[in-house]
Amino acid sequence: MTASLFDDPPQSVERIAIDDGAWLLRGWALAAQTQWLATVQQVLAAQPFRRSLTPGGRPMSVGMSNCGAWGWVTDRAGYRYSPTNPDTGLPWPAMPVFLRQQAVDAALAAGYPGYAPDVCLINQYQPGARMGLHRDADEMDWQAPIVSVSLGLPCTFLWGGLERSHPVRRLSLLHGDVLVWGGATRMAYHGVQPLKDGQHALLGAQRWNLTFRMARTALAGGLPRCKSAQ
Ligand code: MD3
Ligand code: FE
Repeated sequence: MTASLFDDPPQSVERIAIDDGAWLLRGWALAAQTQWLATVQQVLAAQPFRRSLTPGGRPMSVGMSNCGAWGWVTDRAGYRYSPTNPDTGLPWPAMPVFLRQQAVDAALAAGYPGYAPDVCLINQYQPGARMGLHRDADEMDWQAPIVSVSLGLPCTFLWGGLERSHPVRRLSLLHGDVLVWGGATRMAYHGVQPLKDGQHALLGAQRWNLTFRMARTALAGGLPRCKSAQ
């Protein structure tokens, strides 16, 4: 049942290098889409989407849930990883084994062994929801990739450079697409354009994005990809 570490992904999945260390696994989550949706629904039953405030006090247009030992939260106190839901003081639901294993497999398919995510942030976009250009820099180990999974309505993903002023490219992300961001691109600026109206056959008028992160866990063996010569 467990695939060998160096098995190739299924033939039907296109593996596209989109930048230095960043891979698009087009449609990678489609094969098990029913299990993806059922498992996310399970997490959402335990931890529904929350509509948080930015540190500046503005409501985010994106709804957010988390599972795993840590969760990404924002409120007037700032952006941070928290072991508990700040509204209830309760821990986040555990990360389902299926989600964790899929993230580990996707990281491996992109050339990143030893992935050990301790956070799965689940973002909900309804029509009009967007995410401004930002970097994900609250994690402990910037060598560890971020694995992102898109479900439901398509979006236009904005992907810039290592400086906010660098030119921004546009990429359509579709239901089932998986992106693995590692290497130099791990710290790239990125965002999501306002979601267009639409109906997805399985999710209706919404897009879900899951991001797996190593927030408070470091890759075993130090810095295998970037400092191997030391
Ligand atoms: C590129 N989410 O939650 S996922 C986020 O679609 C976030 O909900 C977007 O950005 C979404 O922080 C984009 C793709 C993604 C995630 C993390 C990255 C791209 C990234 C980190 C570095 C570079
Ligand atoms: Fe991000």
